[in-house]
Amino acid sequence: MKYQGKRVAVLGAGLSGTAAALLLRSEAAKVTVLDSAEEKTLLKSTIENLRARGVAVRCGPEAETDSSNYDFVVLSPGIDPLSPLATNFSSRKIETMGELELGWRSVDLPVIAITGTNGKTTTTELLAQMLNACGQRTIACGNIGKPLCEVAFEDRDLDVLTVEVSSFQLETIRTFRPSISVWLNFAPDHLDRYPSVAEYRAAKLRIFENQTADDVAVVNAGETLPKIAARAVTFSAYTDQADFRLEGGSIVYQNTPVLRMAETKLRGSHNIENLMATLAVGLARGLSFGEMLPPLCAYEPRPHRCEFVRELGAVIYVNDSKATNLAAVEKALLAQNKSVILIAGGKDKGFTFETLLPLVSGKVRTTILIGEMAERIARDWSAAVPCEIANSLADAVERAHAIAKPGEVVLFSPGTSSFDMFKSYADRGDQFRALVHALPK
Ligand code: UMA
Repeated sequence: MKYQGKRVAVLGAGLSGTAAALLLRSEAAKVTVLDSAEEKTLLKSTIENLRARGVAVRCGPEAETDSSNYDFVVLSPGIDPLSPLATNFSSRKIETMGELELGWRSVDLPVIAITGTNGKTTTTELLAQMLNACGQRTIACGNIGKPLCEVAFEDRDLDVLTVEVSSFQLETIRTFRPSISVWLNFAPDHLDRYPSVAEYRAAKLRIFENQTADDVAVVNAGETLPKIAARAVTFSAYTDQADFRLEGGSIVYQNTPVLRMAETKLRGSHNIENLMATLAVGLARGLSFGEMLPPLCAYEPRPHRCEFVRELGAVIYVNDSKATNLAAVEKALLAQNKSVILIAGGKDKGFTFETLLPLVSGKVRTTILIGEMAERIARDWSAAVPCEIANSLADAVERAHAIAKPGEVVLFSPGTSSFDMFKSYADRGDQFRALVHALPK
């Protein structure tokens, strides 16, 4: 009971804050959850559940000006450490740790941590599915939607944890030390949170910070990374200078072909690299390729990632709502070999869409733009490609349907996050899928 009697403020009443608060309560800490939002806008069942378990909950301005004294503060990943809620405590020198760090301190299992700008969720799922099929009991958790504190609170028989970690979570670690870290790729993102790309990258690089020579780092050979203490295993779909590389449609490990891509249900260079990283982790966990291949070949890609929705009038509709940054749109466009009607746009995350222009002008016949960024993207792209601005996703789908010609693809790959118009990327993708299915034959 290392937190017994400790007074702890947990910032954020979302998934992470709730899991952290319940974990701390199970250790007899005195917990207060503080959230900047008005109580009526938060999930009633969550607040009721917290209060029923002895957690005090304060919301709105009262939370942001709370002057009570606490032994330490736990920060949810979505809360900027520079926000008024967080600085109310950091300015008083009250120790702050992130939810990931709290969860890590409470689990007694080796951790595989996966980061990268794109492909984290797919790789986390691939790994968890493969490890379980090979008899190594694990659970996919972290940024994928199940906070580490929740896993720490549950009583499960597991051998290892497979944790998707975001820059927001890594930003506030102290002792978090994965026995295997995975660095999939890096591209600019989250510039609404970080002042520069360098700061976003620095937060992510903390994944290696506490690793030692006893640990393993599975890293993309195309990345220039600082010196890492862990033993590095490299992979790349683009260079031969890697332990795992691509040759003739197969993944090759140190000159031996181990997996033919055609035998899997995954497509695109990004997925080849996700598979390479998964194989590298399996090898580091002592598995043979013979054991790993059947579950990898059986893996079905998740919805919202270049998901085929429908073929209508010889036009294919693809839902790539998970594309919340430009690197993801780039991958989706590169994977298309037909003329594209692109639906893009969403929340303003602090970057422009200009860098995609060469690829868009080569692959896209018309763009239909939605959300907060629609006009800005139109300004960046309209010299090279026709841009239409739609007033809703339904309007965008109708316009795409009206102009798409047989043999073309309608690709919904927004390139930024969804929170200007939707609850999440999944809600946005679900709405797109429903709108496409509602189109008349
Ligand atoms: N809040 C405040 N003050 C603020 C900002 C927010 O009180 O200044 C409150 C909100 O009112 C809300 C709560 O904080 O009640 C939300 O906290 P949160 O944003 O940390 O959300 P969680 O529900 O805890 O979800 C988080 C991750 N969210 C983010 O990092 C933004 C989820 O990742 C993750 O699945 C979950 O923990 C479990 O680990 C989502 C995500 O978008 C999927 N991640 C980003 C990404 O993948 O790009 C990093």
